[in-house]
Amino acid sequence: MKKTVNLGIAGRAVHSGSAGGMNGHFTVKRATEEENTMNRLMRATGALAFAAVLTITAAVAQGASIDGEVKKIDEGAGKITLRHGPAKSLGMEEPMTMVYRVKEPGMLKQVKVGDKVTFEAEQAASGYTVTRLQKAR
Ligand SMILES: [Cu+2]
Repeated sequence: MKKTVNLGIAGRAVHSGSAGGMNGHFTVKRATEEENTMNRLMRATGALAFAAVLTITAAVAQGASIDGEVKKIDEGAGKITLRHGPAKSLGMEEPMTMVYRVKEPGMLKQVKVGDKVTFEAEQAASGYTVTRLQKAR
């Protein structure tokens, strides 16, 4: 990569120095082709990496959806108690009942005690926080 960049600079220098001379022209053309190839390669590689990241993100987001049941709601504290199955994304291997904070207070108005729900949560500095909460169908 460093080599190709140097070639490109050398090619341009030769071009401006030898106004249309065969050697200069040839050097510029070859350097430009190499640059183009490199750019195509980098674009292709970048696109692939980007696609891979998207795929991984989608997979993680899907795997992070947890089934649970609302046991208690504390709107004043912005907390909800959920009984849920194993949540590997949170490092919880066993079913459990625990208190979560909610990202948005409004989330607590969309469910009531006894509701079966699916949710996503993340481990924040302030504790486990529900980032998405939805009544199960
Ligand atoms: Cu838990």
